[in-house]
Amino acid sequence: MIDIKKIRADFPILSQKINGKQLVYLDNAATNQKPQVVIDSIVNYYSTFNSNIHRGVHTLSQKATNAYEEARIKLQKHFNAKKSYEIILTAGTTHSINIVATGFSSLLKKGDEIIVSALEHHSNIVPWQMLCERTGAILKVIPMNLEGELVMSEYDKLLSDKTKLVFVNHVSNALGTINPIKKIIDKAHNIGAAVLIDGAQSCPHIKPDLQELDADFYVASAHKLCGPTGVGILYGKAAWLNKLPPYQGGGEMIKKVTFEKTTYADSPHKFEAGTPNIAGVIAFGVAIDYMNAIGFDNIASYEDELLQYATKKLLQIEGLKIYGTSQHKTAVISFNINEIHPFDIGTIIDKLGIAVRTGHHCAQPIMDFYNIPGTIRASFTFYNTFEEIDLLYNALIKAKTMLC
Ligand code: 7TS
Repeated sequence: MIDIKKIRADFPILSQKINGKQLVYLDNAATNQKPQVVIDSIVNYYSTFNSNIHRGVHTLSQKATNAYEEARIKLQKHFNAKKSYEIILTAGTTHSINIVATGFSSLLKKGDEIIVSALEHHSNIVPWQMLCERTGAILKVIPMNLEGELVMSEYDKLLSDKTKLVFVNHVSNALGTINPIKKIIDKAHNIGAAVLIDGAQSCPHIKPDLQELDADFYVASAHKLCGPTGVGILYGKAAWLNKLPPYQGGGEMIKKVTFEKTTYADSPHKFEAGTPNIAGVIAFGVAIDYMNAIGFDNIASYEDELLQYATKKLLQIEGLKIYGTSQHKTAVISFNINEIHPFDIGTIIDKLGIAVRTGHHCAQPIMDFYNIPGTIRASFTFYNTFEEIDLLYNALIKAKTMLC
């Protein structure tokens, strides 16, 4: 059960007023808010044990190193990776994807094929296009249907012995569709292709079991999980991490350096050159503990109630059309009202204290598919309330009256 009053009290930002109105934060798919324990963790690190890691014998450095490595183990347990060295700490999902996409430059040849889905965020499209430019590999796309779901029969047709890598998000950021990733992974493995799952949008709602899923790579950002920005994970199966070359050269990623030859450290350090976001990683561990204490099953079922209520309520507005109507969705509603530009509605409802995202949501191919410039996206999470959905409804009615 979700104790909404208690939970909201954990998030200092939620009690403020925006433009003189109570803040209604419905842009959780972009980044969610941080509970006080996460904020305290960052303050505590800089106030009491700020120090560089993996390199000092002094007490503070050892304390920082232990806290950083404890966070890695929390993440390993949370995502159920087999080994802690399969969890690489990165600057976020985009960084993680680029580590893999750049690494595959030396593993692909001309004519090899990479499959992505029509539902991807730009950060899951552009790095693969860049990889194709470097290697001569070819990008293929699993198409989507009007409900915003992947057409799995077309995926079957794309798979061949040329397919080397399949890349798909678990949940679409623009529409909220939950993709059938287990099926996608198993089919790719049947023909010997590796699979990278982008968990950026699913990780706040669905706790994945990486060993059971059998994904080769999995990426996610802390800031979608109540953690800080600029931190994330790249999970890779040990065998893949051994095969992939390092992404950046620098300190802490080597075994031995001479001017003639350098040998690299093993994973995870091979992919963690330079001083990382130490405070951020430690706070990520605290955020994971916070969310697990609420419980991902509780979070998912409460958010589903919010989604059902909001869908029913918003559809009462004449001229409102929802994009993304799959039965398998997280609590995201992407919509337009008549021909009104999403930006105009977003601006008016902001004046009423309501934060939503408007535009193409870094998923222009989805907008092109529907032949629209963008949508208004309301994305809900476990600290949102049914009253906030009513406030959104009232604000949309007001905006529509002003703009029609
Ligand atoms: N993949 C998906 C599915 C995403 O939703 C996002 C960010 C990213 C990758 C990139 O994550 P980052 O942490 O590296 O930036 N999505 C959004 C969004 O929907 N609105 O703002 C950011």
